[in-house]
Amino acid sequence: MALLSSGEFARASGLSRKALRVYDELGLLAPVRVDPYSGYRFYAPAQLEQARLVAWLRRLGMPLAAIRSVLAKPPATAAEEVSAYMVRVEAQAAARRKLGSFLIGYLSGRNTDMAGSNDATLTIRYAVRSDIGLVREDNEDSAYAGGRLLAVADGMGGHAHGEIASAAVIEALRPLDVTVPSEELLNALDHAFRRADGTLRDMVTADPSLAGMGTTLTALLWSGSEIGLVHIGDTRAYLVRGGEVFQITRDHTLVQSLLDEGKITAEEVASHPKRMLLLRAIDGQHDHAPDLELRQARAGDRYLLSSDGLHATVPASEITRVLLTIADPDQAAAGLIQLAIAGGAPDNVTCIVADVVSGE
Ligand SMILES: [Mn+2]
Repeated sequence: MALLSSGEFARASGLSRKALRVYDELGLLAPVRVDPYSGYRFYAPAQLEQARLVAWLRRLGMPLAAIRSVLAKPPATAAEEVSAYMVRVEAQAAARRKLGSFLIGYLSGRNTDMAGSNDATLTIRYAVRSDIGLVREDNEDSAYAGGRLLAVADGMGGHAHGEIASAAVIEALRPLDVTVPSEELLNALDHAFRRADGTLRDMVTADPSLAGMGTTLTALLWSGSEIGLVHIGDTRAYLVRGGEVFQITRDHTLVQSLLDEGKITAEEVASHPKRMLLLRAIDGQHDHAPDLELRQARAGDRYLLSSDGLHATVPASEITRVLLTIADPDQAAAGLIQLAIAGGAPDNVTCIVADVVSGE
């Protein structure tokens, strides 16, 4: 059968000569003969079907490597590959739809669950309590508790500035209390953290008397059965599971690192002259990175987020006792605050208690 020139082949296949050249370069469809003198390219009529298939697969958005693989297969196997590709495309579209829905909610401040989240099998019952304590004149702790986001921040920086810092950071996190796709939990927390840091930087630039203010932050963000944790400073998160209490954050304090290095003992922490010194915080100045972690939630889990006004005053055994024995989250949070007050409450104290339950 006579070979077709590239012009004839282009007309017959409905593809441009340029496209044919590109397909050749990409190894998708090579001419059967290239004239060694003129460089003219010739195709066999039998290649028409393959050329049309390449064009279709390109229109489907299939990557080149996948097209090459489909072309090399007999039709039945090729059909299976196209089908597998479509499954991937639809999964990607669903993931994008969820991400888009989250971004719309995050930017607009409204929860627009367009994706119809069907993984809301776990929800939380939560309570938040905060107290100024018996010594301080201001409460520099800030907290937020919503259906998907829990956050505690302990501000510092002298005369009411700590309050401004902790409130600003909580405000920067608040838009996250929407449906966040689980695969975006840590990105979303990292983004909000950077935004919070930028907010403090802008505030200090606008009003230099605020310089030196900063805040800790410990927050949990839920998506279905997954939880993102962001943490910086000495506010804490605890997990109660299976009748045991685990501290799931590490304090970013000098005494914690001295303890880790074996230079002081656990008993010496409470009386160490620099026990308040933080190694990391959000202050808009130092670009300190937070700890970010993805965790699995289980029905029956309980979480406590608290400021250091709790653990610096109330012994761990007492915190454990309350968490294990008081079933109602609000009563448990109130019980913890009462223990801090009974201990003299030299600092502000804030507690969020959240129980993970199944169903809506
Ligand atoms: Mn404190």
